[in-house]
Amino acid sequence: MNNPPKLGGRRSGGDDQVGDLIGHRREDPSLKQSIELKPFVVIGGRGDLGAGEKPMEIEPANKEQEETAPFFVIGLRKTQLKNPNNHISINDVIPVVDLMEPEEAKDLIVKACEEVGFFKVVNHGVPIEAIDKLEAEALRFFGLPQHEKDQVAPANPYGYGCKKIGNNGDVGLVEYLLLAANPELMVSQRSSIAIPGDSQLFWNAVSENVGAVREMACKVLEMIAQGLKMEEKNGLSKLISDEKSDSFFRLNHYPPCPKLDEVAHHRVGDEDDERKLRIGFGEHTDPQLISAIRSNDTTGLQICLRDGTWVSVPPDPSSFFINVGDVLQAMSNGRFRSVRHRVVVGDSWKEARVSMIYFGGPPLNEKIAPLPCFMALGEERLYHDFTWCQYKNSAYMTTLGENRLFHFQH
Ligand SMILES: O=C(O)CCC(=O)C(=O)O
Repeated sequence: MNNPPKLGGRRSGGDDQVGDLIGHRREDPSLKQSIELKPFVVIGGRGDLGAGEKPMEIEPANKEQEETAPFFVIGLRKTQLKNPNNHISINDVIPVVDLMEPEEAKDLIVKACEEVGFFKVVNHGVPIEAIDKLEAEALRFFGLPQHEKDQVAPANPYGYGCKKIGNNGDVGLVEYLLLAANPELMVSQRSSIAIPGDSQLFWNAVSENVGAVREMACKVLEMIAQGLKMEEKNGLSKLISDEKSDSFFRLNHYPPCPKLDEVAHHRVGDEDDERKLRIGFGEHTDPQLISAIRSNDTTGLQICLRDGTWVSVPPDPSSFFINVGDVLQAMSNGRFRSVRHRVVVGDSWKEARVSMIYFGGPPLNEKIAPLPCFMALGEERLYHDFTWCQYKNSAYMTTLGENRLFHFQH
């Protein structure tokens, strides 16, 4: 190591800078309580680009460095600071919830919704065979020649989209199928979205997954209700189990991008430019109550912590990741956090990232207002009441990264 060690701080390029994706500012008291924080210095490598990246090498900061180090490693215990591969795990920052342990899960979920707005769910009950079947169908579809995919109904809102996300100029290195996930529309879309080949196989795999993931999402919402001691256990889950629930299902495909590989290796520009070039899905919050993401074993998903630090989410094909959405943030009067997230295409991916996401939304005419269990005596409301339909109308006029609750703020 020729260069002197650098203190933790926001990365600005170069191989021996700190990764802004694993650090955390000192001054977040809520996280300090639950996660062990350690000051660190980076002595080599990167930390934000996922599988295949040069492993980041770190060392605990010494006494003198501790004073000035602006970032702390999250959840790293002393014994983990240097594992045999010098590889940092950020698993500790992402709460893991075992749905087979409901007593423990309900409190853990509430805490995760408050602190991070994001958590991983294991023992979720969605059959792995159903997931595998749908992943195979998704790969079959995305592997079709472009002209065949272009024949499928354009995503307006339901159908196939390539690179263009929404109608307001957002683009990403992604192609996708956006599908309805409420029982009525799920039947009618079979005829309006013409999937080439054995479409029956495709639609059956979608139905099976949507049904099972919705059930899991309901369970999570019921646990939240129990954790909050709400009167009705189904006070939240009924919004997405309703026949008229306006829920979506999305299959995303992010092909590896060899051209960008070159860009990354030459690294002439600044780090931010490089990341912009590799945006698969730009940063945003999800609009609905909650979303459940499952991906194959390819990295790319990143979430933003409360202090603005981005962290990479290690993929886990056997689990689901749950995001709190804007509706739940509004219903909790801001106590739950609608998490900003994005997908960055890796510069050394061996295979495409394939993700499937269930977005659990309420019926269109549902009035969104803070639930009494979230309101302390005399607490001021952060948002006006709005219907889900009003939110959607307003959101359709915004770009992906905008704060779409802004229009409803008091
Ligand atoms: O592909 C992913 O993992 C996440 C994509 C996403 O955030 C979305 O489709 O809204």
